[in-house]
Amino acid sequence: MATKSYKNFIGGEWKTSSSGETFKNINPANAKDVVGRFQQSNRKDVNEAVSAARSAFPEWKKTPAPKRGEILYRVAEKLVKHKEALAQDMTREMGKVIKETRGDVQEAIDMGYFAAGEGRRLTGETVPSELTDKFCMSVRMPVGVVAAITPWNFPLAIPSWKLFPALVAGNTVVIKPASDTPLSVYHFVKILEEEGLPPGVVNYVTGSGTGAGAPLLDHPKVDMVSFTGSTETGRVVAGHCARQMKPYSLEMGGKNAILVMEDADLNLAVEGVIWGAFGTTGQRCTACSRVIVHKKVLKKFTNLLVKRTQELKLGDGLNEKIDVGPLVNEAQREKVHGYCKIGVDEGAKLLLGGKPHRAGGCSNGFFFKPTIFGDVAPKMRIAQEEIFGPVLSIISCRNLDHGIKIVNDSAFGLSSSLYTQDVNRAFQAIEHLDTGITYINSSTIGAEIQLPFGGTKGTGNGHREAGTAALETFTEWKSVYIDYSGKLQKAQIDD
Ligand code: UN1
Repeated sequence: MATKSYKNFIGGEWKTSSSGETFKNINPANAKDVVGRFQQSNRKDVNEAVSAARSAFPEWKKTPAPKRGEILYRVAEKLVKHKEALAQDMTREMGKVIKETRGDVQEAIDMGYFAAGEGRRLTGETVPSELTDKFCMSVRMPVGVVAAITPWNFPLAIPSWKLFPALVAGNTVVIKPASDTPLSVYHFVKILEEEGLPPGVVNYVTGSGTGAGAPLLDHPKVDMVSFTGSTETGRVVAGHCARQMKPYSLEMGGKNAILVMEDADLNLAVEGVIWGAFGTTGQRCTACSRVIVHKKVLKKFTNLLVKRTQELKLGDGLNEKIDVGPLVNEAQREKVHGYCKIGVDEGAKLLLGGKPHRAGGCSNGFFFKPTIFGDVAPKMRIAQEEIFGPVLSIISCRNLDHGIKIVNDSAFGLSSSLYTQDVNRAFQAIEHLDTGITYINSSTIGAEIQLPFGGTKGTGNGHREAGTAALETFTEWKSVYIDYSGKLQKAQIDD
């Protein structure tokens, strides 16, 4: 069967790139399987997409927010209808197992319903004036044209975190998806079109970071940038936006940890650590890559963890029986393998894995064995740097305070977790763990969309996605003063 070619979506039309070139989207479970060909867009295509978004903005801004919400509600309904097909395509282009890609689509559905409801809220404040016969309120205004640059690990959920709130707030958007996963966003944009989003309100441009991403960041008619991806690229985004004095939100890396105290339910903790470390093949920004265990239970916990991890089945994520899919591409596999060699050189004890996995029909994919290191010191590179793969470091601690200190000794601050039966310790941890998300007796992954998502320190730049917090990113405040006294009243001036 001939490989299907997919086009850009600009100003309500499906178009090929003026470059005349395309790139391949590969199935990471089987590199011989080409999922599709996508446009290798350039500056000209990006300029066209931004112009289309600019032209569509005034009308979309004028459309009542509840009406905008109604379109988004219908989009969520359609995502429900096509959930299985979307999940199948997502596993094929990204690799994570089918249960998880269904979850990814579900997260987009949740976000769609949530944002649709916001169409009837978008709340501001009314506050009293210091003067008589004067009324004060704050209202939300859209920012304008939003550039969304999205990653491959949540091919639909993360684009939905950006598009749904941006759209309900009245912005228009140009989205450039990661080149490893353009198909999921293609489906999303197609549904937006089918459900009646006016032309130009969302534009979809595929291509490389340098070819399509950089011209989008640089474009003077883009009003804000919303980026999720690596810290390295986030720094580039920040540089571009800072030079142009334009707002930007960054969601980047994590080095998330689970603390296991001596009073914890160890079996429950083992399940949580495995889910956090090896779910999505470790390719979540919320993935658990450090487990910090009280020394009294270290041995028992380690044995249980290694035993259970050995039972995980690797393979093509489309097979329902598989637990762990491949890494997204060869470069990612090399990076993960490189970190395993670093761990060994640093003196950590390799307890499991540490190398690519090729057996059992996995030879054409980018599989990597679930890996566990013991005897890890908190300052080792494998305990400090984001690996973004199925590599877990076990670190020992003396008590809760010591454990919290180790968790916080990190350049990142996305997600953390504590397993204990002691409510006092739980609240102490909630107060002192320096991360944007903290779980008690649950893994580091699986944030729900009605709460703010994001982290402290190097994880972001102070913004949050999801929940009503997303509206802070995609709206500007306007403060409104209405003086109905019929005379000149002066605030702050003594009589
Ligand atoms: C990410 O890894 O970038 O909390 C997002 C979670 C998911 C989202 C992860 N709901 O793990």
